[in-house]
Amino acid sequence: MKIVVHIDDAAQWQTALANAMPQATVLTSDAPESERQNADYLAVWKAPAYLLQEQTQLKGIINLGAGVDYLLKTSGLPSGVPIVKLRDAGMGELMADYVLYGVLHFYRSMDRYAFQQQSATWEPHAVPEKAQWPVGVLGLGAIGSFVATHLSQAGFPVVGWSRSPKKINGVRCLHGNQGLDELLSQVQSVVTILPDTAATEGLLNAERLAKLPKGASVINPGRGSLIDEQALLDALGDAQTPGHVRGALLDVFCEEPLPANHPLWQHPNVIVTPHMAAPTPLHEAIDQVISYIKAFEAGETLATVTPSEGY
Ligand code: OXD
Repeated sequence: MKIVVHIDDAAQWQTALANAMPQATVLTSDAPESERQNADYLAVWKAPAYLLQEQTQLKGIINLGAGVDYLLKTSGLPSGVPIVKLRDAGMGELMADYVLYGVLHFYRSMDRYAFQQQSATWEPHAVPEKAQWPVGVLGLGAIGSFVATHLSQAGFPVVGWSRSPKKINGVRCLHGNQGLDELLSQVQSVVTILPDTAATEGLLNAERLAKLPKGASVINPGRGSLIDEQALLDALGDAQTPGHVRGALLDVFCEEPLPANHPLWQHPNVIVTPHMAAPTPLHEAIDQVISYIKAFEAGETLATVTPSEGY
């Protein structure tokens, strides 16, 4: 069996996979083309098109991340080859920490203290009851559910939203357009963890941002396409005229890396992080990759990605 790996630090993944599956030939995409061809499985994150185009007998593609948007947009993706993606695989906890940090940042007024420090202003702000700080989580897949549960366990009332109805202990789950409007009108912080699909593009547009209570914050560790960036900038206002939205913690952008001249870099109420909220943790992910390959080899039915739906 031949497995070709493409990801940053592919050598580490190659070693871990080869150790766990000594019967397999595990190569990285740096191997010569003649050796890379005829792979049974690709285990990839942001694979170059040629790697997909040159394969003729793939049994499966394993996406080494939670979002499959990049893979599905890669030209030459062979049709009909089953695709599986990592589900949580340790990313839920990383994402939950990132989001909790963002919620606490605004809940405990850290944004205000950072401004005050510039003028040596000693002015404590009241800490509201957590019950007065509902958080909305848009997207209740494996990672979104983990994040929603984590926030609820940290004491925040959590409202979750997904396309189809869901049930999660401790989380009030809403769905559909009406559910989205209801959620937005109630939350102090909104977190976007949806996949990048035609249906989610620009979901948080000017109209929906305006539904948030004044002073709410936005946390996006999901995909840049979920938010209309210009609408967010307009809603944030500027240092002189604060807008409807108080601030944002953003990890993902329509264009990555975020161009150096993009106004989000300069905005005083925005924290920009470089798509680092939940890097794929090697050990948990390797266990999942191995279990996928074993299941493919055993002819088991796997929960595969539906390319037409985008996740
Ligand atoms: C992912 C990501 O989809 O890190 O896993 O963006």
